[in-house]
Amino acid sequence: MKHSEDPRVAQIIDANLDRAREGLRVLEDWARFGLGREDVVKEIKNYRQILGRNHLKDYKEARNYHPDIGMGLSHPEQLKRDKIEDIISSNSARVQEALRVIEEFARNRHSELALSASKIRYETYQLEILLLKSSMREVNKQKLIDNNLYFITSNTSNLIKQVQNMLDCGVKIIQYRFKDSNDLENINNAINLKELCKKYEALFIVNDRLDIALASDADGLHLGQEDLEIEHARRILGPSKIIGLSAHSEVEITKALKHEIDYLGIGPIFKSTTKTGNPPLGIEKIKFITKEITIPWFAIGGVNSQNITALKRNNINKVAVISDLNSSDKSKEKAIMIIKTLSNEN
Ligand code: TZP
Ligand code: MG
Repeated sequence: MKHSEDPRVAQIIDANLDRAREGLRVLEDWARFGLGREDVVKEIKNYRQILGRNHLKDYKEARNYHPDIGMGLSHPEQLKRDKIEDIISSNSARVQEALRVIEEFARNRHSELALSASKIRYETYQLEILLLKSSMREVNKQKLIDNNLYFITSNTSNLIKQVQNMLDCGVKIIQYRFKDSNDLENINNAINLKELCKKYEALFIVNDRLDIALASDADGLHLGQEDLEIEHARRILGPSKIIGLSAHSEVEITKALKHEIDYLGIGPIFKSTTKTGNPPLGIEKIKFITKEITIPWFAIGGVNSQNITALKRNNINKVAVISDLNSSDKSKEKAIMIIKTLSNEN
């Protein structure tokens, strides 16, 4: 029997077109509902349509030529997929494998389909990376939503120990801020801190320095008004990283929200001994200028375990702290107290 007439080949093509289209649909729905990425949705939809157009009657008619002995079989690994990344990877693999099978069996029978399958397969390798990276950022953005205390390091000799203390207290957002120019040491510290934060599933964000954020594979970068522009940072960092920005006024907040940022640091709310340049905004002003913000924002500047209750009372639920958690031997107790005060149960 000629290859082009063999119903067994038609059955294989039919099964794999179904597989590829189903896998693509899973990826498309995540791009649509999980990431809100219209460009990616369009791309995947286009692939599904190309495959659908080539899903000929002959193939569908061969669907039950041999009873499918694999039907209903599931692998124990399938039950373990509870992370979005696992779902993306396994469905990308499903699509890639199915397309490879189609390429092999359709080559002498339906060359247009074989060619399309080959092109789409190559595209899905890139698609998988893009989806995984965008999803990583989504997971990290959720940590900014779920956690209220943002710890920022200061120049201290026991940097690693201090961060470890904060992580032990349940702090899940750590920023490495350094004003020293010894880059060899800064990069080394960043790499070590990233490792440490990873163990605790905490976010690790580098202040100011995009190069050190990249070198340490930090989860994100924090920029000030005078630092690198958001667009440039986003282009270099790609879609997977968090970018945060400092803002000190309503004008700066409005401008910031036009860019692709993931959170804001707003202050100084109180007088800060760490950064003295801008006058304190005070609770009322902060409440007023943050009304329209829909992304997570953290009040910063002079926040401590004593004024935290007043902030909570005023519905300011997220704070970033430097000196109060770096300069005292009670920093662990203070961090625990701040987290507890800001928690919803309180
Ligand atoms: N941006 C506005 S105030 C400030 C920064 C980085 C410093 C906050 O430090 P502290 O010690 O918590 O007042
Ligand atoms: Mg800066």
